[in-house]
Amino acid sequence: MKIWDVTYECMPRADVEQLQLERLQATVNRAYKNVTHYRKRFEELDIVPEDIQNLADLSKLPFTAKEDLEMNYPYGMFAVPLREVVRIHSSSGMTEKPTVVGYTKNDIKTWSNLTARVLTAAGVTADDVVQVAFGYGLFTGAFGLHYGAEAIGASVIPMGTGNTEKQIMIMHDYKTTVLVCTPSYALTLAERMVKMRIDPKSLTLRVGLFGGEPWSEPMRKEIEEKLGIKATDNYGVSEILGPGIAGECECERGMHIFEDAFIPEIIDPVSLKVLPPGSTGELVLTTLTKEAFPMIRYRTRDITSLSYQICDCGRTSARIGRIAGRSDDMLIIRGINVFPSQVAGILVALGERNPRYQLVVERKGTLDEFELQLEATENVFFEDPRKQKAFLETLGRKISSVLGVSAAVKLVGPGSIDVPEGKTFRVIDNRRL
Ligand code: DLL
Repeated sequence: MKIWDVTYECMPRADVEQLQLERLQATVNRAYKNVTHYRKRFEELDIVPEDIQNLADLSKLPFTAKEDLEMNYPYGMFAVPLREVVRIHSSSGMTEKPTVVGYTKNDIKTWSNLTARVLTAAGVTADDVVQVAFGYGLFTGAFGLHYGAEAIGASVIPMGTGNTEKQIMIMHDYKTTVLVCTPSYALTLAERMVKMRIDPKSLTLRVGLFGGEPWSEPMRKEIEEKLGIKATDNYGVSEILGPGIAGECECERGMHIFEDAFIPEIIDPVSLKVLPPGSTGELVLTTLTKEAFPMIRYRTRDITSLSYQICDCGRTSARIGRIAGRSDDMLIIRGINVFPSQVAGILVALGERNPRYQLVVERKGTLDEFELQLEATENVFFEDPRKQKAFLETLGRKISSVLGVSAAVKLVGPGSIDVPEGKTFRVIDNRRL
């Protein structure tokens, strides 16, 4: 089993902790000096960077939430002047204001090295032909893994998303050996191959790196069987970096998180207390090497656990377990982050005063289907069926432009949606991953 960076990936724990402390102190200093938001938060908590004397002092530092990024939109959280930023990305999905993240030249180098670790851990080498079927654009998935694959010396096919039949033709003709995409798209490809009468096992495909959305062990088995490959999991969040935070090795016992670049913590999302190793809770990440966009105790909202048991592959890092859900109500539909509460904003803008609605997500075959059921009120229940149809069409268009995914829109009877107390909407996620 190859390891991309033995020095950092196999470092004894005491050395990792020493390195983490030094890098944490440098990060905290830089954030305090260059990011007004952090300086203010430190002042509110009556702390200064010098208070960080050991790793346990991390708990003195404030959390950073997505709302902090929204309040400092677009460049308020950058720790370097814009002229030092060479790349800008965004998180997937569209909240009112998307999250803007920046990278310096060094950040891009670090990022490529980290995704090279993820790809190497999954077994990718210079001899591979890597087909990247993530979206090239503001989303971090494609560029992140693309640069890592190039750093390894693999031949990269920058396919992008969609165009499924062409993907398959290229996979066949260019002799792709590694597939990089969301797990649900891997299944879409497998099913389309059957329709095209192409036996997946006749292809040269051997490994898949899948991430960007939740999936499960049964889905892994299904992908492995249908495509005849080894399917590995990798995790990333754009606010922290994108892909390159953690990835599985061939032992498939959780995703190695690169602790020379990030400090992971698991907290109780309600009490915000740090939980002991092995507990399940919300993953909080602090960056240690990022120049343009350092993040201190960023609340990912992803529910998982950390294992510090040494893995057979030789890497000494902690591993995060499969993401088991989220502590907020964000949904990931076809790889896009969707916040159900945004639908309320759209309805209000269309003249609805107190919308009550329900979002139903199903997985039909390999595709996520998304339906908005809205309780009819006088405002939206027009006598004239043509007016009603026009309203529903406008609503559908707004949903796809604001949320980034399309939804079927349906009116239901008043009072028919059983919304939880204190909420105006309900989410029914029937996907069995
Ligand atoms: O999805 C970055 C990424 C791209 C990771 C490609 C891996 C591969 P965002 O758009 O900011 O960034 O979405 C981040 O996606 O908080 C998780 O909820 C979810 N997620 C990412 N990877 C996994 C995974 C990218 N392996 C959000 N399993 C995260 C489950 C995942 N959920």
